[in-house]
Amino acid sequence: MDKLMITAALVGAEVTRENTPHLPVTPEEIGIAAAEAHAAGAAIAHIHVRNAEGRPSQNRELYRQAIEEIRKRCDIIVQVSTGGAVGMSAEERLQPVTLAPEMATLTTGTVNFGRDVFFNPPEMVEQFAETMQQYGVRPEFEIFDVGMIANAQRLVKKGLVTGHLHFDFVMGVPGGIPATAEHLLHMVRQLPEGATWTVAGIGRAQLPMSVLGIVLGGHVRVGLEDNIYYRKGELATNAQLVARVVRIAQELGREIATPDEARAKLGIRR
Ligand code: KMH
Ligand code: ZN
Repeated sequence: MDKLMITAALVGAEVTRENTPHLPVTPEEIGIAAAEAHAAGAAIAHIHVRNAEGRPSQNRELYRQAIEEIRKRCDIIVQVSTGGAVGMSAEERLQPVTLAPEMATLTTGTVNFGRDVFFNPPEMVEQFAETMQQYGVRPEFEIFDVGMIANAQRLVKKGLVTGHLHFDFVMGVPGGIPATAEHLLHMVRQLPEGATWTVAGIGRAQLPMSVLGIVLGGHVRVGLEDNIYYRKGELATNAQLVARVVRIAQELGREIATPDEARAKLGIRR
C-alpha cells in the first residue's frame, strides 16, 4: 500500500474556543499547531482562519499571515479552505486561493449542514475550479455525499480540473453521508482509476473511519475541525489526534508519508 498521508484539520469554522481551549485561532497559534501536527506525522495542514473576535473568516491577509507562520516552522503542505463557513459569498470564500497556496478544498455540491445549508451550486463550483486552475492550486474534492463524486468527474470532463485527482470523504455531517463502512466502500468504488482518497469522520466517527482509511489503502484526516475529543469526555490536541493515527498505522504496517512524498503523490510542485 502507498504510504499514508495524514491531514490535520487544525481549525474549521464551527468549533470555538469555548468548546475546547486547544483550538488554534490566531495566525501564530495556527503556525504552532501545524508544526506540532507535522512533528507528529501530518503531511498536510487543512486550515481556516479566524478574525480578532475568534469568528470564522476567509480574509486573505489572515490566511497570508497564517501561511507565513506555518512556513517559518515546517514544510507541511498547506491546504486552504474554500468552504469557509455557511452563508459566506463565493468571493469571500475564494480569497485564500489568490495567495496561490499548494492546495485548496473544492466542495462539489450543496448539502444540508446541521440546521444550515452549505451552498455550492454548479456555477459556483465551476468558478472555484477555474480560479484554482488560474493560480496553479491543486484541488482536493470535498465529498459530503455520494453524488458529489459524479459532480467532480463532470468538472474533470469539462477540463476544469486536470492532473492527479484527490478526494476527501467527509462522513457524518448531519445532512451528509453517514459515517459507516458500507457508505465508505460504496464511495471508494465510484472513484476514477488512479484517484487517491482521504476519509474524515466527524465527531466520534473520526477514529473508526481513520482505521478504515488505513486498512483500505486510503488516507486519513483528523483534527479539531472535525472532532475535539481524544476519547469520551477527554479533549484532544491536534497533535495527539495525529500521533494516534501514526501509532495505529505503524501497528498495521502502513508507513507514513512525509510532506514531500505527499507532494509527489498528489502532483504538487512546490
Ligand atoms: N465549514 C463548512 C461549511 C472546507 O473547508 O472546504 C465547510 C468546510 C469545508 O469546512
Ligand atoms: Zn474545512
